[in-house]
Amino acid sequence: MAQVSTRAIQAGWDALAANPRLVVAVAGGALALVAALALYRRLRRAPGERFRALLAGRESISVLLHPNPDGDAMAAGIAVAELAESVDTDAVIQYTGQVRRQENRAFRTVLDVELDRIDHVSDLAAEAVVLVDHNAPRGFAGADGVLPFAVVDHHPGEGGGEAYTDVRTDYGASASILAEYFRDTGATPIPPDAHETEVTGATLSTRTATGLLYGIISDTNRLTRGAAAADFAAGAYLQPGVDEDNLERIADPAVSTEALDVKARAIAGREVRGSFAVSDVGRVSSVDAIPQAADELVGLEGVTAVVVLGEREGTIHLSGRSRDDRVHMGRALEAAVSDVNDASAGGHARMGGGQIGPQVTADGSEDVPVFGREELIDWLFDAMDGER
Ligand SMILES: [Mn+2]
Repeated sequence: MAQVSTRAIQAGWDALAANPRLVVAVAGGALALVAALALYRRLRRAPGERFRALLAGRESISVLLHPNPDGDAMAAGIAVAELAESVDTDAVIQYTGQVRRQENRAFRTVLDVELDRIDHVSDLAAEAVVLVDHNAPRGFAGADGVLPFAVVDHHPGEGGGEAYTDVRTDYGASASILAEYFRDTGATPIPPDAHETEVTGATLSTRTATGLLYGIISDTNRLTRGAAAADFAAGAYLQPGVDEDNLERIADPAVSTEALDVKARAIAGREVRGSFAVSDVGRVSSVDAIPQAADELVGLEGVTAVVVLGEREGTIHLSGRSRDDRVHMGRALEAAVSDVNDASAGGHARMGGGQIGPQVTADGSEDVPVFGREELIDWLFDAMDGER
């Protein structure tokens, strides 16, 4: 056997030596095979890995947002910048127009996003331009002449990048694509209360995770419009890294201002009897502010059980908190409103809530309470005391 194969190899060499054209053909075939293998391996790599490897090959990039950037564009921008920095590539996030809407301004402030405004093609920070959340440069002088290095987007269009194009029109947000890139590279989202040093290997910062989740919820109207399964999956991946307080500050800037205001009113206006407190915060435009105020109040020194009440559109909303074993808050609230028309209340030992609808008098007119607020406050204190 060995002798046969040795002879066959010898015959092959003789044939090659006798025919230089055959040498070229064999070498060419081998080269084509190597190239095909390399291409196959490149295509087989996940998009996030390919994208990161491309970024690693550049010294610096300009991450260009569309004119008047929204939350999804800014989220994709900070995500590309974080990926770039993870491979020691400098990134500058650039935009044209203005950041106008209140939520978008809040996004920029809360997540401390550095944005560089440009007017002219010469303002671009790097030769390699990565377009996010749009696929053809626009909104500045000379935009037509810019051939982007890479494009990551979810809008329909003809635009693309020289080295890389990833446009997924079935996705609800560009942020979902970027979230997948981090997942592709095996990055672990860092919880908001953890230190980066506690997580080994590739990471996704809380700041970027929070931004990306905001990008997804804002572009899909809170996952109710045009959201694909991929957008939900991206949200689930990001969730452990999201800072919920910051997300709320971005998503509801006005409400969060009111929440602070209501907390302040709850503290300033509280009535304290023993270790219990009740506070009437008056009218509110968002009822979410009431439980938040109750959380704040029960944290005050010397206070073990609290009820905060506020009014919206004629309905009184109650929210109670107890860290006192003597007070089952759900039962206390239930007892407090047991004699009131159109009232419901209940809950657990430590937290409870309730509502009292507009009180209707005998002649049918609404908004005329058949009891006073002071009386209600007395009932609440009595109920916490176990006297109702
Ligand atoms: Mn978008």
